[in-house]
Amino acid sequence: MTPIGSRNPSFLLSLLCVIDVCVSLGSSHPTPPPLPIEPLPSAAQLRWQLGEMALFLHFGPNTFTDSEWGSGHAPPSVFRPDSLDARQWARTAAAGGFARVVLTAKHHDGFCLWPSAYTDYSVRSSPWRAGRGDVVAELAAAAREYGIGLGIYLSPWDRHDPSYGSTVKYNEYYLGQMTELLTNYGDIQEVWLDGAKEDDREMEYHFDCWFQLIHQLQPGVMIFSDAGPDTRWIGEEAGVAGSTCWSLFNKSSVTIGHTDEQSSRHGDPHGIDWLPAECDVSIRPGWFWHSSEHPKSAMELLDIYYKSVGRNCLLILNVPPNSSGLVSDEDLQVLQDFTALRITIFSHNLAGNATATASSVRGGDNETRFCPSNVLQKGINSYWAPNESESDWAVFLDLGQLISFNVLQIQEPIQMGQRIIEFQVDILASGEWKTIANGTTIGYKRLLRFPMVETQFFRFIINKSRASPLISYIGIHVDPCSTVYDSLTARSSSTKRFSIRRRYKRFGYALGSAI
Ligand code: FUL
Repeated sequence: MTPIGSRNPSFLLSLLCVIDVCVSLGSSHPTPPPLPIEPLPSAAQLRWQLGEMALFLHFGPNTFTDSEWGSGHAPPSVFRPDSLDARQWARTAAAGGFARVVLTAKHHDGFCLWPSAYTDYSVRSSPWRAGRGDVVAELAAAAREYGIGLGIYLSPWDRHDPSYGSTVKYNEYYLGQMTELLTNYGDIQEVWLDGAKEDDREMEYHFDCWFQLIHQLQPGVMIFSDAGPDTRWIGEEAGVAGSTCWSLFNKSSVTIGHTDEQSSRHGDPHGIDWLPAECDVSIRPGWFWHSSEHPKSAMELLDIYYKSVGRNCLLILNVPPNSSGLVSDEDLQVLQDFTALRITIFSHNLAGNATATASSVRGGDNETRFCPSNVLQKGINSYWAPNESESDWAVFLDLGQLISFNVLQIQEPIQMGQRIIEFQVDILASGEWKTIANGTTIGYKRLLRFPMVETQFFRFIINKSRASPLISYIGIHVDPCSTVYDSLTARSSSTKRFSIRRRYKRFGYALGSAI
């Protein structure tokens, strides 16, 4: 059968014009979306946040010498992974739902996992692939194959290179290496500037210059450091954000190396910069692989996920390849279980068939673009918006039948700014509304856990907001394991051994000021 209009396109065109005239005669113009409220995320920050999780890969001579902070004197001959398979790393990341991998191209020991032209202390001097290997290139190809992004960690602190300690020479050396990494391996999505340093040598890092060059070479890149410019450190290394967590921040109030743990954890509701936080944590006690250490359980990772991704942050989970050059089987197993848990809990929204109503709708009840049922559509592109003149804000869900649940997922369309300050969650039980959870800040994603409840009627009330609140998603879920979470909290900070104590000198001598 010939489709209408395919023989005579002008017929279809006139039909559309008639419909259009009818619509505009019969109704006023549609209400436009509300004004976004600043600060707003850049395109790179939005892409980064939508990724939710990245896989960190700490790998290098330390993997073979059983150390965390290499002295810079280990001979390149120690680097001899006999089965290195970057495809296995990328496959693991893709299967686990990680949007990208971030590799320690150079850790504090100064050893380069790519054949840098500026030093002999690299894979070129090692027995691996007879000195002709390039870990960064293999990972870049693998990441492309598996459809995930690539990030690099280039440690500012370099315990090997003789130029370290001479400001101009070392900044030139560092930028020369950065340029190699950002021009020879395709798209780089993240540059991780970790600044741990315990060194007596005076050294000033020219951060502004670095940031400009990195952005020139890779316009879509996200630069991580204590204080941005694109994403901020959460202030600790257990993978846990504050339960109030703003992507708003005042960059000018922070100097790299002098972060205030509280403001990093919580952000600043009055901040004028969009600077979302990244939560870094290792699956094992150390950042590098050690034969004596074992991974956390999938339940511990799930707890971390609730407290990072579920608190408006990105989770960067370190899974260090072992001395064979592979992600160990026990880590793979934990990651598979972690993925299975997330799928079990979040793949089905129990409110999917609910009937949604709201306190008011922007543009009136017939305005579908801002209607409350938008909150049942996945993602942040569509949203419910209240009438601007209203200050009572609530979304009601009739679930159609009694449903039991103990997890709630809420999202704001952050492309319009982060707005909600305080909220509460109520259910109708025995004819009365009862509050089952309340909290502060939502942002890109908020996950709330509470004891199992059963109800048919549910309401989400916004008590305080920077502007008219917008909600893009509400999900109701069951976590069959939630009762054990509280007892896990205390154990989730096992990486502190390698972190907090050393963080005090992050970017230490950056501005020439001794800590
Ligand atoms: C720390 C470093 O000292 C660790 O080795 C690791 O790289 C971690 C992510 O950051 O500051």
